[in-house]
Amino acid sequence: MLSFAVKRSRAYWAALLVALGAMGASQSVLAHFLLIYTPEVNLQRAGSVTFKLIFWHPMANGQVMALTQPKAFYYLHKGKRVDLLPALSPIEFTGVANSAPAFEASATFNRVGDYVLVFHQAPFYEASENKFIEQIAKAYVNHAGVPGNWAQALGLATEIVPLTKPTNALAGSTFTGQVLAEGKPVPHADIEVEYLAAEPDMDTNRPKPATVVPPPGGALVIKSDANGYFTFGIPRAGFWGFAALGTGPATVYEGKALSQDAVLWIRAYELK
Ligand SMILES: [Cu+2]
Repeated sequence: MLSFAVKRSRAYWAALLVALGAMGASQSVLAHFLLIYTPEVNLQRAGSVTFKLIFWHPMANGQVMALTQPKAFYYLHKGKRVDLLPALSPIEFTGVANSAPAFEASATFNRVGDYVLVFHQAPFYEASENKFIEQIAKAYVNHAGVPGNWAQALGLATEIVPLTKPTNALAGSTFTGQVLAEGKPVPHADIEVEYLAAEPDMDTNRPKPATVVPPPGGALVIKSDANGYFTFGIPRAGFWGFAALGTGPATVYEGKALSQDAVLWIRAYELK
């Protein structure tokens, strides 16, 4: 009985995703997530790291949305900011439902400690919701296991500040973050959570086979508390994304509603 229920559930989701992909309207069901991806976030040695920048639905391995030239793309290391806009080159990322423009970029990380990547998307018009979405995403790379400034707030329009080290959280443990807008806590924010079900293949710019299917019931959502904090129990190793929705100060763009969102990516490991 149980196995029948699970099978039906998987078939249901597969059918739903196909239908949604055909309609190009998965947006209302599962979150848009701006992804900054590199397969290995804990570097053993100095060298060049390649990132993929993709705007899609990573838990459903669903619809890919077009990424345009961002407002900013850079990394921070020990307070030093290095512009990565010149390193961006356009790619086409092909998901299971469609393909859309995305970017890749390489950066050379020679020093030890934390590298904080920030990608500030230009407003994206989401026709199905008649509104603009502008996500400001952060992701982290650590070199040599040396502690750095991963816990530092960057003073972005909106951001999630990790209180758990984002480069090696543990499956079965928890992740805590704080949602900020211009440095101030955002109480009672909606934070959507997604697992990177199908990691991008760095060579083909396509997703690898998905390792999970989304649970029933739509997006996973956490509310921040009165001081902007939230905690998530991490059920599985891999990459997890958090998106605080509409927490930035900008609410209108070109006469339409704008959702300025803070996105954060973490890497979780199984303790073996
Ligand atoms: Cu969406």
